[in-house]
Amino acid sequence: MTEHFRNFISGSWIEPANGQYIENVNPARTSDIVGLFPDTDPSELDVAVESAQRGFEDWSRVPAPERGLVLKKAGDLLSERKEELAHIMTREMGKVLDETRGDVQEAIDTAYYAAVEGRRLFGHTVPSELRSKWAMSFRRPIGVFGIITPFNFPVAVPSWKIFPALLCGNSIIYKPSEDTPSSANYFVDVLLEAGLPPECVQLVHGHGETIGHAIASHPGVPGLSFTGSTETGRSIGEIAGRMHKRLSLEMGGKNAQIVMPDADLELALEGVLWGAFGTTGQRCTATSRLLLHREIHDEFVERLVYKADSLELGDGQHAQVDVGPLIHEAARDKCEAYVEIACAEGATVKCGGDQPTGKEFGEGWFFKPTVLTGVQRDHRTAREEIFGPVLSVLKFNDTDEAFEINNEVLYGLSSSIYTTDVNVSFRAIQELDNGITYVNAPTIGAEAHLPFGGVKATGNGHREGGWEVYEFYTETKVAYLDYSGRLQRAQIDVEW
Ligand code: UN1
Repeated sequence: MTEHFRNFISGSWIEPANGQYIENVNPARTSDIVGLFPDTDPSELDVAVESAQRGFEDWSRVPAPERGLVLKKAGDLLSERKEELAHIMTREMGKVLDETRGDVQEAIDTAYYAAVEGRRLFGHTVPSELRSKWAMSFRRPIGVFGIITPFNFPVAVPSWKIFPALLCGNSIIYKPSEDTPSSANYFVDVLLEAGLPPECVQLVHGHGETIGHAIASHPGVPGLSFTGSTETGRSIGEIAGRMHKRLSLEMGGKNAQIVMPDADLELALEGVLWGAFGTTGQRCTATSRLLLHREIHDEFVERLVYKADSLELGDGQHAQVDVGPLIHEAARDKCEAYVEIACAEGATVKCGGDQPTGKEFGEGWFFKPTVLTGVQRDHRTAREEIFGPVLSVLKFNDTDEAFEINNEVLYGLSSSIYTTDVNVSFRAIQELDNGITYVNAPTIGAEAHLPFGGVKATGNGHREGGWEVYEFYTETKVAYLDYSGRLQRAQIDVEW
């Protein structure tokens, strides 16, 4: 009997009022049904928002260092249960266990950072231009935040949003991806066990077009944080703009790794294999373009193809597997479609390009690690996000051209350059038009205590992670205290 999971609304685990559920399956073996999760009707949202508003009233008054203790405890619980949670995640979304362990670790790092931030949340104290007057800024929580997250980092990405939001004194309505609801239930349980007052978190499962849209447009939700496709982000942005909501968007990428002729080629090779095929290419930071200097192009491609071909494909729960399945059929179809597009545009499939054959792959959404060569700058595979294990290789003649190619796409999340030339490294840091540039490291692997985000169509100017995210989840307020005992007029009674 398949288990029916519930929403967490108004402090209890409840069934969806409409009795509708979405099936959650293991993408490596679709006959393995993880469970049935609510397909929540938007009419249930009012109750959740009212509860979150009550949660906010109390929680926002708890001193921030005390709020931090709850997050410290959440970090401790995640550490204790890392293995269990990693297995749940791999089963429902497919990436290999080492990576789901890393996913939990990213959440642990974020929890501990947030816990300590409860003792900081710095404002500024500055001199007043008038005598006997004090001037300062400080940060206040905002209210209920809608948190809408993707499948590819089922715990890490929600933690980037939820921990800082809570630390700052907000409450949350959390709508996880319908492909990874089990990890979300586990995560909310951890928060509750850590001592979060129950009304501070509302978990509503369902589809983006229904409940996700309802959260984005609810007048009782003044802030939103979304990670996902640029298309969805744009439509949330339109709603947020109309309704004057605070909004953080993390969206698509078309990240490039550049390899210069002076690079350590073995290191660059390891980097691109991890960047392009780790998480089955399903990261917004994934390496989707490989830019090779013409002098090393042919040799590098040959070595890359040999290595890519030998990556072990399979169920991420098995230790020897390097690359798991894609999240669902549509994701695999998209890879197939892009390989067809690439061929029609004149590129060559050097390896992969199709589904693996064999009984062990029959029930999963597998696609072979794929290397396309001869990709030109105007090809669709050089410009559009694929979100799968499909790598486009482009050849360049000099540094200027490599940088131009890197910068000419719509997106701007991460970039990477392999070189031993210090001058080229610093030029890359300055000139590559991305939120993150790596030197001698792949395009994936951002650390939780630094700001994370991208430029152009990747984001809307905010950053997650590190110290900057605490600005997003708070509103700055300024206070002046005049203890002169008389009316002092700023700009007018200045005595110089
Ligand atoms: C994402 O793909 O949405 O830098 C996040 C990285 C990870 C986070 C990726 N730490 O690849």
